[in-house]
Amino acid sequence: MHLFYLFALVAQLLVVGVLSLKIATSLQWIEHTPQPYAIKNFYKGDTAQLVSGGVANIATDRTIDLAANAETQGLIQYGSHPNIRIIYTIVDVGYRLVANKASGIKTLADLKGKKIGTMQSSSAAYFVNKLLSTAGLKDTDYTVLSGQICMKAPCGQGTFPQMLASRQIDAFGIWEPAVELGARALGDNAIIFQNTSVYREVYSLYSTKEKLSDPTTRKNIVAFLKALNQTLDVFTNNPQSVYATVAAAVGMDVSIVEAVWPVHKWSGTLAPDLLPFLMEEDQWVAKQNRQQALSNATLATFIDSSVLDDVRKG
Ligand SMILES: *[C@@H]1O[C@H](CO)[C@@H](O)[C@H](O)[C@H]1NC(C)=O
Ligand SMILES: *[C@@H]1O[C@H](CO)[C@@H](O)[C@H](O)[C@H]1NC(C)=O
Ligand SMILES: *[C@H]1O[C@@H](CO)[C@H](O)[C@@H](O)[C@@H]1NC(C)=O
Repeated sequence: MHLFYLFALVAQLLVVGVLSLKIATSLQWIEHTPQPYAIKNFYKGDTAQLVSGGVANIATDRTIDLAANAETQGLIQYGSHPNIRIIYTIVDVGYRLVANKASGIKTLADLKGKKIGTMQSSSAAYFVNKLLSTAGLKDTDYTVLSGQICMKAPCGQGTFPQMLASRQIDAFGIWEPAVELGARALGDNAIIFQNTSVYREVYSLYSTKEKLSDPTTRKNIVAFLKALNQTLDVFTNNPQSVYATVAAAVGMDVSIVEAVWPVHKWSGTLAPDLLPFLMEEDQWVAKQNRQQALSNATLATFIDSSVLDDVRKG
């Protein structure tokens, strides 16, 4: 290759590397799907790319500009990386817990002494703990078992829906669609518990103080939030047009996407109760991670609403 072309190629790669928005996100969940949709249909900034990952990556990889995760992972990372900022909530998900009536479960209190599936150190584990505490149950009152999620029936060995159907567990609580698939596997024996005022997942976007103070990166992030807002408008008001796209993106059946859609509130903002919500959850995160709970002032710094202010300014 002629040296000139080699230089040109390298220069081009550098430019793309600097200007493109790199977003780390878990590519397997329904929650992430507005992001590829926004990039494909509405985003007007410099190129943007999604890579597999999450908020843990933004703490260590300087090439990552944005990350998406539940608030639980955000709090875990913020505890040791105080430069992380939560800037936008994509979706609030009212997690559900499905139980087997054949195990004698009619109320939440009946879960005392039972085996409950969930994913340790995740938003799902916090949800189970919080929901059962409303029935007066402590975590020593039941046994927590780990398992795998399932996106599509038939759910294999070791997945929560299969464990529930084969009585290895009496109930499980996690994000969708595993709960829906578990309920369908049990049929008439399924009973579902949900209380969004007790817990909802706050699946959000994160950046860092450094990235947000870089004018070019910030401009692209603002453009991305605008594109996400347009996307969430479609997801909320014209969901029929996206069920098939979402199903294909995460390997689900279209009918199941439609069934679990109402569990997802496409938010596109930062909720007014976010600070007290995070303060309460951080007490649990601190216990799990053997670190001190963060002070109110420190948690207030975690929330940066100035990017949304820029979106508002147009
Ligand atoms: C949800 O939880 C709140 C707070 O514990 C409680 O007041 C409310 O009755 C619950 N709602 C349902 C439907 O159980
Ligand atoms: C933090 O704020 C909450 C809610 O306003 C309050 O109950 C709590 O006492 C505060 N904690 C500290 C350490 O100031
Ligand atoms: C996205 O933009 C911000 C700023 O203008 C608004 O506050 C949000 O309500 C809006 N979200 C959606 C889903 O449109």
